[in-house]
Amino acid sequence: MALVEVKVPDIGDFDEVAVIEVLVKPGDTIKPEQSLVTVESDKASMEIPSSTAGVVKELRVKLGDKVKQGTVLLVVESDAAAPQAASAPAAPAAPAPAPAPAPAPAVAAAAPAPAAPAAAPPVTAAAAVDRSSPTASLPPHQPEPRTGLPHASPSVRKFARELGVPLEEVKGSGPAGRITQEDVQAFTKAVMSGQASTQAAAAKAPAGGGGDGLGLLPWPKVDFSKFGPVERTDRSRIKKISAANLHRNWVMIPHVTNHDDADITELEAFRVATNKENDKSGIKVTMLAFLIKASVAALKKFPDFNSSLDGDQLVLKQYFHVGFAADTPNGLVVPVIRDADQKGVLQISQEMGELAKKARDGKLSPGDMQGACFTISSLGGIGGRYFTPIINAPEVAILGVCKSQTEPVWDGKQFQPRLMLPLSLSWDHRVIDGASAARFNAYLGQILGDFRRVLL
Ligand code: CAO
Repeated sequence: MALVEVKVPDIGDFDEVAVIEVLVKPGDTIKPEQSLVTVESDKASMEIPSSTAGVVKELRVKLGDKVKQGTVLLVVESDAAAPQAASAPAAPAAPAPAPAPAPAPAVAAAAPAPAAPAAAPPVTAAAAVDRSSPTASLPPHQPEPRTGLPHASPSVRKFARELGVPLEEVKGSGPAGRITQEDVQAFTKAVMSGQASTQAAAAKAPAGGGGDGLGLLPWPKVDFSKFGPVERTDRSRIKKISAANLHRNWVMIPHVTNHDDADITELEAFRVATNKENDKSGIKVTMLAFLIKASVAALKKFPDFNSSLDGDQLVLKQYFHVGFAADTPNGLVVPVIRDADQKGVLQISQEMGELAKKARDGKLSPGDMQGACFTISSLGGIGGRYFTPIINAPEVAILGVCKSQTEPVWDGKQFQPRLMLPLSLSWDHRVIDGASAARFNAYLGQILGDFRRVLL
């Protein structure tokens, strides 16, 4: 029996690498090729396997230590006579799988991986790519898209590969977000029980009539703490739900946005006067209420805007429910004014006030947010000129409104100071043509310019 120092073997172009996992402890009986520690550079992580059998007598490294070729990792009581280096790392883990030309279904990643050679040649930084990855057969010129790597040991990576789990989508619960085997198991359970979905599956899922996968690169995984201090917070339920909806709508609907201005000089004067008259009623007439009423008139004139796509058919609605985006501490919600065609501006203002309060208090019921035909998103109370609102599917258009301001407008003889309201109408080009959209906006502008037109 002899005491043998096990050292870091040739690990290629890495000067120093950090020990991020120690896989054995004093007293352990180890076998040749058994992983001793995991080391990680800024490009890859790899396990250093033992070159000898024996009992670990002493650990010479701890988590966080920087090691390089020749650093003694541990002392083993072994039959071997001479000190030796550990085996060359057998399965250097990839920073990330190289991009597949099209998104592979999750199961594709579970294709059997060729066993790593027992004594792989020394690795280089360029070669620090997981050759057992099913995507590693891409041409060598294929760019590596990753800007960071999921923190996981090669054994966890291998486990994930066997299950077909995209590691970059797994949230790590270990130190510094490190992904453990339990995290991979939990992710698998969540996907199998339908509580979660992989990005590849989500991209392939038919939404609103089918659609192939988008062939997108995986979302970049960046260890932001490398660049400065960070704090992580959980996102609210509303934010998570609206993010998923907005993402689907943005991806599935071919949006076009037309911008226009409406002259609301007289309308604003009328609104202010009405509020003075109704001072004691407690109801504040808002510009948004006029916009809802004006939109109903435009929806009536251009029925395609009051529709939804259903396969090859267009569902034309004969009711006029208008949603309005409300900003709340927990995120964006869209309460709905039902039958806005049958209500006056005062009643719409009152209902909007009640719904906006319910929204801020988190008390909206699902029914309060269902059934809209068209949505208005008003940033007028905040500011800005124009923006490109995302259509609230299955609606086919949304009106974005920004802050009105007094501008010089040429009346044919001279410039007049007019209060101009910026309008941004996003519409679904599968249903609506550009000419219709321009007419819709122009008509809206005419109504807002002279509200008596609503009566026509
Ligand atoms: N131009 C200029 N001023 C405007 C305006 C406009 N287009 N619209 C409203 N204002 C003024 C109002 O007159 C009011 O001024 P006073 O207090 O002096 O009377 C002030 O801005 C505040 O109005 P408001 O925003 O409280 O009321 P509102 O009816 O216009 O809006 C609501 C209500 C619920 C829509 C709003 O509170 C809100 O949440 N807006 C944000 C919507 C949003 O986030 N959209 C983005 C969705 S996409 O991410």
